[in-house]
Amino acid sequence: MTMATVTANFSGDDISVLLGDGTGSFAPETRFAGGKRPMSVAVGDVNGNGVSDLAIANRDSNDVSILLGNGAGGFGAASSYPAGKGAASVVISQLNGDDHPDLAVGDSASGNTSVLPGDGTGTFGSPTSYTTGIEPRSVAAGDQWGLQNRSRDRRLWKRQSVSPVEHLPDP
Ligand SMILES: [Ca+2]
Ligand SMILES: [Ca+2]
Repeated sequence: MTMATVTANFSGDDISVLLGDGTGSFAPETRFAGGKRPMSVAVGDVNGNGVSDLAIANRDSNDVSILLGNGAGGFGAASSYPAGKGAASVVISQLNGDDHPDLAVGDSASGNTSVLPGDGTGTFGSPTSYTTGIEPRSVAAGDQWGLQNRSRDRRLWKRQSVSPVEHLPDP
């Protein structure tokens, strides 16, 4: 496994990726373009291919840039998805129980958190905004109600509703 660090460069409108050599040292940076005034970056596999991808919260373009990893330490061109005003922080997490990673974005200029549903291919839908506090600058996500279990239940129900013979095995 190759480790890497990723840094959002606020004044450069890009990010820096430093690939590790496995000994704690890192190669010189490679830069990838994001949106305007990137504030934070999250790492996760948004298209389910086992390769880490990046989500960047861009404060001045009010959006999130998604850069899909190519498996060789590089990333494809950024795709942008609207968030709220002043997108300052982003987290990649499972938020609606459909097994596809979603995004939560802290919108520092609007006092909202935006949730963008993922479809499992690296594409995200329109944001739903939830009121939070004044000028949110950091966002995190976790499983507070055992959503992993509920997700499994939901999956089982959906499969049974489509095809009665397609049961999940008993745990
Ligand atoms: Ca991926
Ligand atoms: Ca989801």
